[in-house]
Amino acid sequence: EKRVSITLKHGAHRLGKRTDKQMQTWRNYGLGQFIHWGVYAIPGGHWEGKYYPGAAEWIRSWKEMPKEAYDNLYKQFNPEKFNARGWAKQAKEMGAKYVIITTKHHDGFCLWPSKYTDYTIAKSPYKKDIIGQLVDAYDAEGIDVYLYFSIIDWNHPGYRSSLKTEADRKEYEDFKTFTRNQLVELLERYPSTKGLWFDGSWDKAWIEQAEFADELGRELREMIPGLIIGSRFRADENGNRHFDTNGDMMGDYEQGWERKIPETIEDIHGNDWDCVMTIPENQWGYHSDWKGHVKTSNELIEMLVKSVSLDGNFVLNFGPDGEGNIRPEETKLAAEIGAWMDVNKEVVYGCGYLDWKKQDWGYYTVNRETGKKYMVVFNMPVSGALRVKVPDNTRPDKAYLLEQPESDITIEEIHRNEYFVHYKPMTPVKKPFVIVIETTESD
Ligand code: JFZ
Repeated sequence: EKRVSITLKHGAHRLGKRTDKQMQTWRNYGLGQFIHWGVYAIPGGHWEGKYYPGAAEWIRSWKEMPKEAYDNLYKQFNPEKFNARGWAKQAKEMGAKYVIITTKHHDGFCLWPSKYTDYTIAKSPYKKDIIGQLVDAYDAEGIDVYLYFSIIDWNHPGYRSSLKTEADRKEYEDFKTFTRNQLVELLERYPSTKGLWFDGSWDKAWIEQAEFADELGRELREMIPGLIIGSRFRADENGNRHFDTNGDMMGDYEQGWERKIPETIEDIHGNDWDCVMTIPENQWGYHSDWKGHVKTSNELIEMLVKSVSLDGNFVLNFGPDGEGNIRPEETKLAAEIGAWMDVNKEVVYGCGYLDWKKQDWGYYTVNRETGKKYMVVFNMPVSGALRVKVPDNTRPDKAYLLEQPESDITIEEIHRNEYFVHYKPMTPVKKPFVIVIETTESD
């Protein structure tokens, strides 16, 4: 294919996927956990008897809540139930291989004792470094830590969403220095960090900082070799975000799959990607009332497997409350996902896209190293016949239940390159299950 491209100073610095060890580790995670925690967990979507229907972590932007009231919440932040090791243990039991933690959301409140602002955990009654405790606890469980960082900072005096005057520009220079200092500080304090998950990078003011952001990214990558940064960090010199003016992705993976999952392999344009997902429709921070549809573990497992089948990672969000408790609904889902993962994790870890035509019963995944192929069944056909279409020169010759390797499932050839895998479950199917399918390839 012919590519016409113009030379960019601050566009993509690489075409195609990263091939190094760290990125391979990232690619093979499959399942991650997101944690949104901050002072917004205290109001939990309510203020003075009034209900805020938006995402709880955005309550400060609501007209009913005075900004000053919000900006003083930290004086009450004293999460005595917070137990970093308990959180990490739960994530491990769920099957998460990595975690993304909000160090600072749009409100600017820092969960680590930053020396560049007073608006931090150190000035709360709780005082202790939350990020440090979480990094240690997750590291101890062997779960890789990624730090979420919002460029938007409603607390910093130099922060602007757009730069209209010379005075704005001058103030914003302070804000840029502050942003750089905080990021360097985070990587210095938490050197086991594997990557940064940027957010709040859509302001016009930030988009205009292509050179600064590019330089900053370079500096951060030098601090931790192999550091992983997604596409939601910087814009190119023409203001294009995620994908530069030539259409090439900037960063190590596409960060645009927010509460949505690609439908087909074409949708991902050959890039690595992650999907970050909320349990209710759109709540990241703690909201005491989850209105509307709340996803079930079967739905979440389907999203996870679908993500893996399309070469992505699935990251499930948790929003602990103001006291440091993980809410019971989240605990229950984590346990249900964990129980499923206990039996079926090998269809997730180290797996990706299999180049066979997708069928209505579910998803294929394949282990990238061993080539072991899986059919993950979510919709059992009433006929008991699971259709499988294979590429030329591929012959499926054995199928069995992952849970029951001695089960021998009949494969019937029905057309050229087309088969039925016959399976009659003995009991009603209540959980997605896995059939391993073995093939012989000839040329
Ligand atoms: C942002 C935040 O505003 C939100 O509070 C949460 O932290 C989430 C993970 O990120 O929200 C977004 C960002 C990007 C999109 C949608 C919501 N997007 O690209 O569609």
